[in-house]
Order: sequence, then C-alpha cells, then structure tokens
Amino acid sequence: MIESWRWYGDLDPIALAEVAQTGARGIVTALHEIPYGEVWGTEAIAARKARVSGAGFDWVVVESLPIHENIKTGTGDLAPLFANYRQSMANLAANGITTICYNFMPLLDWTRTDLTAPVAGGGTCLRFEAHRMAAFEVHMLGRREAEADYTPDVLNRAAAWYQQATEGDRDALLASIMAGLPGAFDRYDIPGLRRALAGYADIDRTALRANYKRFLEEVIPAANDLGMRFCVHPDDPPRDILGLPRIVSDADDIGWIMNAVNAPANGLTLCAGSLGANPANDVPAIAARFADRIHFAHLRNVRKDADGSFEEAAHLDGDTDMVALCAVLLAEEARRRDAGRADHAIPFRPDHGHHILSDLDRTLIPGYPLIGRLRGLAELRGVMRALSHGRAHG
Ligand code: CS2
Ligand code: MN
Repeated sequence: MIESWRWYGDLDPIALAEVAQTGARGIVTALHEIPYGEVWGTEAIAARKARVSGAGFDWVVVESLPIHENIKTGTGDLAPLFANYRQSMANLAANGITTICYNFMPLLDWTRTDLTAPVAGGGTCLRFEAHRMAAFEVHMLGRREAEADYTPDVLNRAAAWYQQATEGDRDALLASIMAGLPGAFDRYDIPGLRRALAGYADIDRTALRANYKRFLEEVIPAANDLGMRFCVHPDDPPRDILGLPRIVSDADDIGWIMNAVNAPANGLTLCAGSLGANPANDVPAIAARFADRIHFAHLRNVRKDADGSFEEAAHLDGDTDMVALCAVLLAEEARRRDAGRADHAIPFRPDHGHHILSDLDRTLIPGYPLIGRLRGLAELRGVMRALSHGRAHG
C-alpha cells in the first residue's frame, strides 16, 4: 500500500515540508485552479509535478480530473469537452501520472451540514445532520417535495431549527453544504443553486446513467491506450440529495459501472467513509467483491444515527470494520504481487481527519487538517504493518 496524502497545491495552507513529517510518500493532488472543462496543459502539470518531487514525494493520483456539468446533464455539443478531457489525460500520461480519481455527483461533492461538530475529548469533525439538511431543503430552498424524504420527527426538528436560526446560522449551513466542492471557484448561493437544480429537472437516474456510460465510452478506451487507470469516487453521502439522482452509491451501482465498460482501466476509488454512510453498505464486502478494480483507497470511518445523520469518527472507530477492510486491500495487493504485476501497490490516503490540537488555531480546508489526518495515517499504518507481519510470519 502506498501511504499518500491529499495536497491542494497553492490553495493548501499545509506545506509539503509539513506533510513530509507524516511519513507519507505519495501525493494526491489536482490543478484546482483550472476551470472545469479546460485542458490541463503539459507545462502546468510538469510544474506541479516538479514541486511534488522536489519535496521528496511521488504524485501518485490525480484527484480529481473534474467532469464538466454539461457531460453529466448531456447538454450541448459534448465533443469538445470529451476532446479536452482526453487531451488532459494524454498530458498527464506524458508526465507519468496515470491514476485518475473522479466523481459523477451532480452539482455537489461531499455534503455536510456542520463543519465543526464537537468531538468527545476535544476537537471537531464533519457532521451530516438529517434535520439540518431537511431545514435547508424544505425551508431555505423551498423544495416542499423533499418532505417525502424525511420522517415527521426530522421535519419537526427541521422546522424548529429554522424558526430559531439567525441569518448567520443559515449562511453557515449553506457554506457547509458547499464546502465539499474542491478548488477556489464560487459556491452557489440559494438563487444560484435553484437555477442549477433546474438544469437537472429532466435528469433522472436512467438519464444520468446514460450520460455516465457515454462518458466512460469516450474516455476508457483512451485510458487503456495511455496505460491509465480511472477510479470513480462514490457519492457522499451515498443517496439522492436535493432531488438529484446519485448513481455511485452501493454495490449494485458499482457493478453497473464496472460492466458499463468492462475493462480494468474502468475502476473504483474505495472510499470507506462515503460508502459507509449508508447502513446497507457492507464496506469490506464491497471491497472484496470489486477488489481487482480498486485502483485507490480512501480510508476513514463514520458513525451513523437512526435518523440518517452521521459523523466522521476517528479512523479505527465508527461503524466500518477498518481492520477487515485493510485485510481485504492487503490480500488484493498480495494477489497482484504474486501475479508478477510491477504496479501491484495500491495507493491509499487517510481521507478526512478531525481538527484537533494546534490545528484548531489555524485556518485549514475543512476535513483536511494536518494532525487529525496524521493520526489517521499512523493508526492505519499500524494496522497494515500488523496485518502484513501476520501474513509474512503466520
Ligand atoms: C472526498 C471527496 O467525500 C469524500 O470522501 O474524498 O471529496 C472526493 O475527494 C471527491 O469526491 C473525488 O472526486
Ligand atoms: Mn473519499
């Protein structure tokens, strides 16, 4: 397993010299400054790579090479967008960067309603609170139809929250919901989000799947020719949100994607935290089922409540059996090694982490602190070392 670390380039308050002290040797990064749909030029890629290598790391995964919203909605002439996407792929491959993580979530990326929920013992974590999401949808956006997605109890608490919320509370909720979008681009405000949602009015699950299949047919053959691996990141949370269909949420979805273009280059980012937010998802079992298509892993844990709320737990706590999951990944890696594959090592990163200790005194990207992720990495490193030792000596 290649210990890696997400770094946002110039947007990241954490310096590579700090990351070096975590012991990670892989960097996961993207050219977040380039607007969606434009080509990633060879020089910009080479410059980022030189910075990463200059600090002693390998750039092991691109996360993400974003997909333009028009590709997801199937709007307009898509040929130039597909051509640009393939050009970015070729430019990355020319620089020796061949693993690409991406997601196919309409409009939003990961979604939380609280970026600073308290953790027992001190520090904060990211939390998704069902009644706050309901308050956002029903009362702030005015999506009455969303009432069908919540229990009466959650709706009552949503109404109570909305009644006592100040403008500052409502702004903070909107900012939290937008926080998952990577890069420095503008987030949606309420009218902007309403307009963006209207663009999806005709896109149901079937239409979104058709557009996704078309994307895969456009890029996976090129990935294959370039010796690249694509790995889709699951939806976070793994369910429809704001009435938008989500199609990368469970084992059936992943099975459909893997078969839509059945090729090793069409693979999966096993994100334990995203998949783990749905009680029906058995994450180690999903990993075992799709093991040969896992090109990248995000390891983090979640603790769920009965009403659909959840929060990010410490990496070995929470509802997912992280030791069992690491065992699945290590077994797959061993299988690849035994098959003589030079590229057998699977990169992973501690996906998010708690904001703790001196990180509380600096402004960091929500979910991407230094110390909380270091803690997660160190715990995972210990689990993997122990499991590999057992494998070698057992
Ligand atoms: C994160 C995502 O929610 C998560 O688990 O890892 O923000 C992820 O980085 C992107 O969706 C990848 O495209
Ligand atoms: Mn993830």
